[in-house]
Amino acid sequence: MRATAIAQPNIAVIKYWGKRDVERNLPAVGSISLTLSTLYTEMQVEIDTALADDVLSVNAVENRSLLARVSNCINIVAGVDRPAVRVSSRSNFPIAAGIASSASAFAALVVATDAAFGSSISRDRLASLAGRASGSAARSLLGGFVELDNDADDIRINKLLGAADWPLEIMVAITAPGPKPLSSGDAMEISRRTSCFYDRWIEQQAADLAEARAAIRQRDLQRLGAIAEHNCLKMHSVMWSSRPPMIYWNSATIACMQTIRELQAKGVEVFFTIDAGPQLKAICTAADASTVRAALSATEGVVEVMQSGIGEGARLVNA
Ligand code: 2P0
Repeated sequence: MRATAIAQPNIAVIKYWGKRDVERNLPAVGSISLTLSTLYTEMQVEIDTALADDVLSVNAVENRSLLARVSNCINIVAGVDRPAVRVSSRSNFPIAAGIASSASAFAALVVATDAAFGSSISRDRLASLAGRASGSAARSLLGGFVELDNDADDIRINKLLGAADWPLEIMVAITAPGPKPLSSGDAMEISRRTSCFYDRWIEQQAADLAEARAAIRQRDLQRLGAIAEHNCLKMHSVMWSSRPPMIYWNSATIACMQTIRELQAKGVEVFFTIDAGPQLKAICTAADASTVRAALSATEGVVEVMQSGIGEGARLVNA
């Protein structure tokens, strides 16, 4: 009647931006991500027949604004005709700030809900259900390097490499920890409707995915970095060219990009990516991790640098 699951956020190296079906939350493009190891969301779901409605707490504080989205996701897994639940979520990193907190939250939620209700749903199916709540959440069902493919009227997740197969390090340079003003879902729809670059973005994604897949198979960081930076900057060009324009960066984000360019010029094996928020994520070899961390920490406007390796997919912690 009670289950707790843990899931790690993921960072996309080939991005998801845009939906082909808003109702079912299906992405317009495939994506490739790395699941992190040290950042996490722990989610407990407890069936409580004494409750009239679901109750949600986030980091020990009751939260009503996210409750409808959480209850919907539980309905998708357990059905609408179910007893109410008490849901407690705890994350060790800032939420709704472009660090993929919805990915780890909804990945953990589907796994905990499945266990609490004894539904025994397959991992592929759980990924598809998590994706209806948050597109990026499907990728956190698996660890390592994960590709999300569009498949007829559904999605499919596929592990390209395991967490231990290519032990890279990820630095998250926090430049502003506050919540973002607009949800990614709403922002994507604005891009689809208004950006003059949106169709080209969609058209080119298959080629970017193929290039990244090949780079990951060869464990070629420079090759992966070149396509990942291109894909990231292209996604931000779509955001910038939307009406109204969506500019997630601040001056520290740009200073961090400059830091990465300087490191690359010195031969450090590192590349950057930036999501729908002002934080910069740097991906580097384990050998270069301390150099990259020190350089980002010393960059003007960086509040904190979080470090992570590559981790495992969502799992139960009390099974
Ligand atoms: C990604 N992002 O691939 C891209 C890059 C942000 C920028 O997936 O509407 O919170 O819930 O499906 O998953 C963030 O979007 O969006 C995201 P919904 P989600 O990581």
